[in-house]
Amino acid sequence: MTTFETIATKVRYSQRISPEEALSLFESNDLLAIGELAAVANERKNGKNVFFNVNRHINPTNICVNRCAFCAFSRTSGEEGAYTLALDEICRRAVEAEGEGATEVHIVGGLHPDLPLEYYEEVLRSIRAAAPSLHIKAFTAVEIDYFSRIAGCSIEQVLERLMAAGLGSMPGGGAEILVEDVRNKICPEKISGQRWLEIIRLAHLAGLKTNATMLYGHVETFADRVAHMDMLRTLQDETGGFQAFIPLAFQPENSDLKLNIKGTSGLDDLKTLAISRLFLDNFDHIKAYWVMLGEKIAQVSLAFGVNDLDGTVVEEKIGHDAGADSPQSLSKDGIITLIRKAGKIPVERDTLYRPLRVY
Ligand code: V47
Ligand code: SF4
Repeated sequence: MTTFETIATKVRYSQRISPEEALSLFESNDLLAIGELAAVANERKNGKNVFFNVNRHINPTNICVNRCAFCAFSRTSGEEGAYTLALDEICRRAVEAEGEGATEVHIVGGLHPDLPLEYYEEVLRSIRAAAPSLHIKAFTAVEIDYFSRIAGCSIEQVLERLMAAGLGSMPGGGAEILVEDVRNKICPEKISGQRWLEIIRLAHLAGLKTNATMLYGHVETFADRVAHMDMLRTLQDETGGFQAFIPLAFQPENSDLKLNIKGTSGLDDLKTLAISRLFLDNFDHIKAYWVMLGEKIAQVSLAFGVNDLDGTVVEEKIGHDAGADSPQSLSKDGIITLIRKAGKIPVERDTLYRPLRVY
């Protein structure tokens, strides 16, 4: 049997594929065969349903002490374009989102040198008071680690305080590539991959669901992508706290990594999504984040193992500051049409993947 036939047999019998087998898929250009297999694995879990949610992103500040080389969103305090939203403005956006049918706000920002942990508690409390029906998905593991350092308390205490103030779950950002020598090149100031995993483990133990992302298409190798997914698969075996895996296609404009790196290819995007579906057998949801992929690749990915298109987003800054040419937001009708035209069933979900309405 060829390696691919061995992998196909394993997938059809619901057996786990090895890191070496995942690497052989990355090295293959037989996109359609990989995609077909990923579609089988996906349909077994999710049938023809494709999830989306109605949400809004709010980035309270772009001021960040880390200044990762791939990030075009962040600014140093005092630099042109640096901003911090007033609490009132954050609440206004949340109330507006709730009024427009959103069920979730997604809140992440830079690591601000001066704002205390109390500020973030206040953000959560104010949103909960102003827009009580919204689920607040907020703060990456990188931010949680930073809060614990500025407040001088443990990760457990930070999580407890934020949950008491209204934190409902955590997004999957900050994972980048968890392999240390890649991190040293693209985000040397950021917490280590091991620390990211440790904080996520503590969040899962505290009862929070999280996602996991992977920033790909820069200096990493295929082996680094597999190593990254392997660390996530191992943690998921232990905690079961991950909801979705979200590969983020690197957007190269305006970042310090721009000069020698082009954006990802459609083939790489689809292959990465499909292989993640095959390798991460303990993740229910593989999300195509249309902001970084563009609507067309996101739509095609629904035939390559993907079962989630994220949400309406409304005002996206991180990818667009880095040159993403997707729209800033998609309407609910736009997402529904996109899913229907791919021959799938649109299912609006809440943040915890409870179906709200089937279209
Ligand atoms: O952590 C930064 C990435 C992430 C660039 O959990 C970039 O539901 C591409 O994590 N090109 C934030 N990516 C976004 C994120 C996310 C988005 C949507 C849904 C969820 C979820 C999470 O964006 C950062 C970083 O990895 N990022 N700069 C760039 N130039
Ligand atoms: Fe700061 Fe996050 Fe941008 Fe890195 S990716 S510079 S931590 S905002």
